[in-house]
Amino acid sequence: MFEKFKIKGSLQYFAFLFVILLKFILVRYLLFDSSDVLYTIWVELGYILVIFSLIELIPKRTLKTILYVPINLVITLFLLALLIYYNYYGHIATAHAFSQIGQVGAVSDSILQLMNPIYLVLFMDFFLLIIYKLLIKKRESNPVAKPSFTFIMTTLVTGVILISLNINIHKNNEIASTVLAAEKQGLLTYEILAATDTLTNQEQTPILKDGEEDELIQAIKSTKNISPIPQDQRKQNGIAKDKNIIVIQAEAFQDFVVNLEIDGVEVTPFLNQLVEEGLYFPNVYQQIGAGNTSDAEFLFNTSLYPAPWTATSETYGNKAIPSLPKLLTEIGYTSLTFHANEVTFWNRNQLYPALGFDDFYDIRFFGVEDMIGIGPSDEHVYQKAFPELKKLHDNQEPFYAQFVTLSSHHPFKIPEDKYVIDLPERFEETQVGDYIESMSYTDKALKQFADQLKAEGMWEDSILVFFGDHFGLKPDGLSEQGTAILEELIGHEYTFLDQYNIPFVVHTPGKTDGEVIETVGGQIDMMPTLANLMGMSLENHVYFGQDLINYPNNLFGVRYYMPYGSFYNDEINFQPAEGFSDGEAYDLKTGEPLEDFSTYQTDYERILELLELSDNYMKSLPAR
Ligand code: GP9
Ligand code: MN
Repeated sequence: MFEKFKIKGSLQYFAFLFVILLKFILVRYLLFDSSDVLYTIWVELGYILVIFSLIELIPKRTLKTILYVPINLVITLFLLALLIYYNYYGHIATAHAFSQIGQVGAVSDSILQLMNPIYLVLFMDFFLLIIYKLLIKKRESNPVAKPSFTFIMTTLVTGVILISLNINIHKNNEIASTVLAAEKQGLLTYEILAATDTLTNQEQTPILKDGEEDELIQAIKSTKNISPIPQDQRKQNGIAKDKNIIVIQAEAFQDFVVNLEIDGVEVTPFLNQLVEEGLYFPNVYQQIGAGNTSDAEFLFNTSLYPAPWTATSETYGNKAIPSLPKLLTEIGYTSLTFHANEVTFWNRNQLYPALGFDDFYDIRFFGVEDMIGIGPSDEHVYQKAFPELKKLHDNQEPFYAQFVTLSSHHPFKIPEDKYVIDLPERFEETQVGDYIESMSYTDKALKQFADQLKAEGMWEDSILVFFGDHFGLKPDGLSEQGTAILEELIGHEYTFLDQYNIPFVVHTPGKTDGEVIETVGGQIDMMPTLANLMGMSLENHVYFGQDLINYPNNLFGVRYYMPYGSFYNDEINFQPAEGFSDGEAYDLKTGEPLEDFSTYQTDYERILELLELSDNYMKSLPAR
């Protein structure tokens, strides 16, 4: 009965063409919510025609038949990767992002969580093919006519014409949102245009000459509308002067967890105590790009914008980057960084020397012990790192230690015997429940570390900074039950503003009266804020953030996780679509979209300028 469905000769050509086109239609529907089949044909069919016509032109029949399946598989995996990547980043991956695929192995649990059963439909034809092969054992020679040479040439030329038209129409039309760009240009034209764009963008700008840095510093200040306050008139200036600096960059830690209680039990009692005694900035947002955690490390240590489309560590790891560790070296500090993964993950083996850390400690130092998810537990890390800090303290050498925690990494599976908080039954089997458990664990491990510092008399000599590297919970990635629980906890709809809002807490020795500083800020503002507390001058230093204690009005950009040119100011978050006028603005207080946001156009233009200044500065830095 399967005889008449045999796929041979020309049938192969049409069957694969049709199947691949269907896959594009499905993927565009899932990515863009678009069911415009004619548009899909216009922007995607050209490539499919060219690929399969080229295969048909191969004279050897067996080679041709062999090629169809792997090429179909490659295209299918490409489409699947786009979907998974989009689920995490909300961005359409480019060839550059795919070149980071090496990072995927270490986070395979997370990848599984980003899969949606509907993606299996993409592999349906392979299942059918296998069944067909199993059931039809005997192959018949060649009953079906092949498409003629003229036919193949016609489809090939049609494909080439479609592609060239498409590329020509879209190549000079800049679209801020990559999702919109990929929808309009077509997935493969988007890839081609992104690749050519990155190539032209890699052109080096000349290294800054003497005096030009001053001009750049002035340009940043005037674009940001900042009139500098003399150091001796700044609030809290130098209150932590000469202290050791301990920075905890907490994995996937979001701000809503701070002071959160579940049935009267605090989720993070230790962090809440730090907030109670120290400085708490509740309106701070993530600004990372493709390099996730490593971009947060870069932002914290430089107050510069991460690379627009790639992990900063990958693109700028070969540069000598002005940074906090380097400023601290000038005043006699030793700078160390502790992260229990392989140092090569996110190219950190390049990033750390580029930032001027004196030493880094990775999995080789910590060992494969007491594992949680992709690395040794935070408790183990703090315990193992402590003697290194104690040595410096005993030698009276001031130090800066940055810890990049790992136990609360997506998918937030803490072993049950390490659970800190006893969650009510309704949290069971929800990602929100797992997330709360891992935040609780992060807090407990940090408390143990702080107790050790206190016991050895080091707490009073140290300023402690705590912040989240980026979000953990995506609003559209939660189950209905999870969303309901979360909204009950935070008391309002869980939106992207909650998602990207990360805690920033600074505990300075001797200060016990907590202060909440409402200034809206980003990760780019952390270094200048810390510099003020340390009494360090940034006068001749190029940086794009601002001290959140002394400068209450702000403007900072976000890209990659949002369309290029998105920004926050004191009132709103703005995200362009094709450009400004079709973009969207959200009130930071209410989360509601604004109908008229035309008054913010100058902020959009200012942010584009700042991004350009930062990118040019990064490109102009000398190799190290
Ligand atoms: C591990 C960590 C990976 O080193 O950086 O997680 P991510 O960067 O994706 O958050
Ligand atoms: Mn991270």
